[in-house]
Amino acid sequence: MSLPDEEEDRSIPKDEILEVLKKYRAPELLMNGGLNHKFWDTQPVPKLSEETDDVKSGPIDPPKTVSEVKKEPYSLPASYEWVTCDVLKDSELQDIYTLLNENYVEDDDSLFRFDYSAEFLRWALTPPGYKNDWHIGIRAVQSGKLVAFITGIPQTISVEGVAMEMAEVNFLCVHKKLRSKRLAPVLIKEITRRVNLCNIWQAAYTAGVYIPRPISTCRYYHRSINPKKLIEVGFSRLAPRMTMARTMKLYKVPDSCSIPGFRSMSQSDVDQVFQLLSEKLSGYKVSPKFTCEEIAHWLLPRKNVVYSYVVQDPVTSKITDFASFYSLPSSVLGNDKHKTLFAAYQFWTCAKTVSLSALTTDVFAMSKQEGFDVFNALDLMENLEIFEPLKFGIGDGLLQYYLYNWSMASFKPNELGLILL
Ligand code: MYA
Repeated sequence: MSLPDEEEDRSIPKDEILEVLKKYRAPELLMNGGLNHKFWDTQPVPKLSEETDDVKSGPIDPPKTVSEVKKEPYSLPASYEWVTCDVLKDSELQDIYTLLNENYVEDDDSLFRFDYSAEFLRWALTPPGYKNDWHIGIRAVQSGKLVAFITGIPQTISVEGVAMEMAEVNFLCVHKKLRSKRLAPVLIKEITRRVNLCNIWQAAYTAGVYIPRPISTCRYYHRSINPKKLIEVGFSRLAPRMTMARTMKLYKVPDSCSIPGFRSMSQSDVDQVFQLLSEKLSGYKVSPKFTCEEIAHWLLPRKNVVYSYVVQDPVTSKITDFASFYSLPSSVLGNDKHKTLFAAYQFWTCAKTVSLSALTTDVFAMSKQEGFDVFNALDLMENLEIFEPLKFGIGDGLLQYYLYNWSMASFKPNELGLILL
């Protein structure tokens, strides 16, 4: 019998532990430190203890009418007040930017914190038909300081072929000094009230946390574009027996694109991109149903926000394929050399006449030209097929997808066609 090598990691991989806990429906033991969800157990979401596979699809709450919805906001402690934020006003947008920049999502090791830019937030919160009333803040009465935030935007979402008006809820944030005081449930109840007042009864949202109960669980994969910087900031590590020079060679990305007719998307492409994407998205269990105006809003390029490319057939001039990514930098916490990690996140993409790998390789070239350090993608839609050939590394971050007031059997990420910001 040989003794284990001292260097060898003999711990059970986190994935395996999660799988076992999931099987016994107790992953929250690992993630949230308890079985009870004092707030979520009161909400119209499927219980963790319920069956996940053989589930009848449909709303959880009995139908209600707008007249039954509470007319006044939920009450807050006397020193705080509700505000509706106007993201078209620079000063209000700046307050939101500062709150999120200092208090929004961090990784488990607190090495990075999302740094959504002000112009990104304005774009994310003002799609066609957006409602100011769904951009909700809490301010301290005395100082006027914005201390908490939550948003919704309207979106038609198709669930197993049924199109429903929903709110996409995002940017839930409570100032670090006010954490664990049950402010989050008040924010969620208040946005629910305001969405319900618009006769909308369902919502879609994503979170890193596991709460009752995901419809699907995605994992992030990462493709190094600037491996040297990623190693310097602690995002990745030099693999055993690899030198920096060899790592840089391994991840070298072409300087320019190679698909004939690949170019930046413009206004005149909107109709064709709309057709291509609508057709593609109709093949998934859960996906948005965009209008042409929404395609224009979400996909026309905006520097430092969203980057979109089409493939135009040189003979017919038809748009045959397209790809996009959005820019979501992270602040690098406590690093003397680097302050910001520039990350590109895969956005709406449709490979029809070229392979998804070839299309994404051209997108890498563009993201490198634009100064991004890493290209991130979730394992939804067809993405699993590109991760290995394109040298993506598996991430440790999971993203849980949720629907509010809708029950359905959970499903694999390759059946999911929804990307939230
Ligand atoms: S996901 C991004 C969330 N933001 C962050 O992670 C930023 C950093 N963290 C924070 O700012 C705070 O920790 C937050 C919690 C604000 C997250 N989604 O006030 P508490 C539950 C849902 O004492 P705090 C995004 O933006 C938690 O399980 N619930 O906690 C999508 C517990 O409930 P229960 C969450 O740490 C948001 C309760 O809150 C989340 O001070 C979608 C504790 O409250 C979370 N991410 O503040 C929101 N985190 O006891 C739902 C914690 O039951 C929308 N909790 O376990 C639902 C649809 C509404 C519209 C419906 C219309 C029809």
